[in-house]
Amino acid sequence: MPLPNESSRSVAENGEADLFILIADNLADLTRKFQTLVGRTPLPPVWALGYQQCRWGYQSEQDMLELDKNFKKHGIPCDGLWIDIDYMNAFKVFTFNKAHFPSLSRAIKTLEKNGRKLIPILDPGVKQEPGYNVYEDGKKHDVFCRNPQGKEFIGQVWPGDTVFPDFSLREGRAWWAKWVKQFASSGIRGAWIDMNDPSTGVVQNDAMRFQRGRGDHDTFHNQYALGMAMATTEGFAAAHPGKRTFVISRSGYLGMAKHSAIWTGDNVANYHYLRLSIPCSINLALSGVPFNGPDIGGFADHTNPQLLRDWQKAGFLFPFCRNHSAMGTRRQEPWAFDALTLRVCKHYIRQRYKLRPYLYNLFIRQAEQGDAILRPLFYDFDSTPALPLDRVEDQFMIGPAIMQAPIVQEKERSRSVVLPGSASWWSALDGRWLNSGRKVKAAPSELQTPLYVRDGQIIPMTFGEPHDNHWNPRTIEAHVFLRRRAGNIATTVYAFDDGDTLDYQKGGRSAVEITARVKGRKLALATKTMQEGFGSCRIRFVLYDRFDEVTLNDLPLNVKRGRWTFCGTKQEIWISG
Ligand code: MIG
Repeated sequence: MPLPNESSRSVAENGEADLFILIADNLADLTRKFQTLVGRTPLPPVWALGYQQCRWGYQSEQDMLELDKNFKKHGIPCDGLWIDIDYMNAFKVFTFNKAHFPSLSRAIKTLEKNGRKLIPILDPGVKQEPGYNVYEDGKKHDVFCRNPQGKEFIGQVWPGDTVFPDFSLREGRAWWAKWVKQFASSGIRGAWIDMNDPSTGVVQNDAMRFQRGRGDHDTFHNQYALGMAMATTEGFAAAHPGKRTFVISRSGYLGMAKHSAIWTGDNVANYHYLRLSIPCSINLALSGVPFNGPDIGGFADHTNPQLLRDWQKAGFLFPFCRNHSAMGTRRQEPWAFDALTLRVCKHYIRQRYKLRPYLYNLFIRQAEQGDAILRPLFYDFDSTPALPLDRVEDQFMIGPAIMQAPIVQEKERSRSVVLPGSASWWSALDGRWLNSGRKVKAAPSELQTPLYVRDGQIIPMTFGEPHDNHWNPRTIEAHVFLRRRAGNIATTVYAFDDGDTLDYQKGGRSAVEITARVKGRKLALATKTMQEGFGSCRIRFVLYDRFDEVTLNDLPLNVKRGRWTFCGTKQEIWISG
């Protein structure tokens, strides 16, 4: 195809930009090339893919233990309990307020035993207070940004007079990493890094100089968060050798994803922001940051039960899934409202855990090849004049198999859904196979959400109903979404490992190729071991069409009719023993 004759011009105030031209046949290929150029997201620990509960206002170990109890009581899986700035002593970074956390290590151990991580916020600003060890140490190592007069640059953020580590300096990053390592040694496994835009409060930040006064602000402003992410991740890696790291940042820069995920910052609890969260995540995914997500429920302003339900349904498979809200707003934990809201949140959070093996495999593919996780329809399907896909921003794919078309309007409780491509779609609303290449109407009940699975996909899922966050990748279900049509075929590779350490880099992983082939009215299933470093796995098969006969590796396989509730609907399935 001849290339369109277009020209583009870019101008830089100082210095010369490096120009890269990437040529690809389609968006997926382009994304993989781009990811490979700027850095793919290393495999996170599985707990980072779980549900996360946060609020600006949680501040003590009592708050954490209370949350822990509530998640257990309600049977809602949850991997992370997050604390905001109030855990600190006078907003001093790397401190814990002793009155709020009288027995920090013990609390961390209790949470850890119950399968939950304590995840604190880290702001880059250091309180300018003589005698405060972090400040004194930074001063001694000369790692703070300067002003044009060559003195410490002082901003006004949470701690009051605040100085800022210069992350553009190798020594600055090493210094920060050293403090993170010490901070993490009490058992903290990850952090969210905020205010790294950098935010300096009422003080303008153009006087903030880098490189010991030689570097002007503009040159380094945009990469501030990148340096902070690099240093923070390095600190956690040093504190917990052999383990994977998880850091998530508010600001970012090209290449960020190698070191950190991104949450999309301070949104507002309304439908405009719910709608916006989809293109926002898609665009981040196509811009080199596949691991991202919004504050579910909305950060600023009071959320309401219907909005929280809609947001939880729309966001339950986003790469990052955290409920977070601002101080002074209504509380918005899954149980903060009525019985219906609790039921819906619980169901969809459990569905996330049900699908975690699939999500995890998408993260493996990202780490290995650079594939986006949440992505627009035209990533997997061609846009056509009859069915244009390039402007659809209220539907999205989660990997190659799942498409969501959530309700994102306050008043419109049904909607039109584009079914792209040429293969059929299985609708979770009624368990029926729909022909594609057209638009259909979806009218979900309060418990349902429009979700579709593409014909010819096999989705690895957690075995049984997940009541907690237990990771047992050696016993799974393979859900075979394959319509009984001549010649139809599906294949996938299911990879699994301990989900937490770096052992997979030294062979500690297993992988099995699963194939399903329609032969007339029969279904032939086959499994083939590709890698065995993490032992073998037991697979229960779940089928979404009726076959007269099923075989597994050429031997008869008994399947019986069954039911399970998926996305609010009791689905009719055929299940192996
Ligand atoms: O000035 O730490 O985006 O998630 O709760 C606000 C308090 C600073 C902004 C973050 C938000 C966090 C809040 N922070």
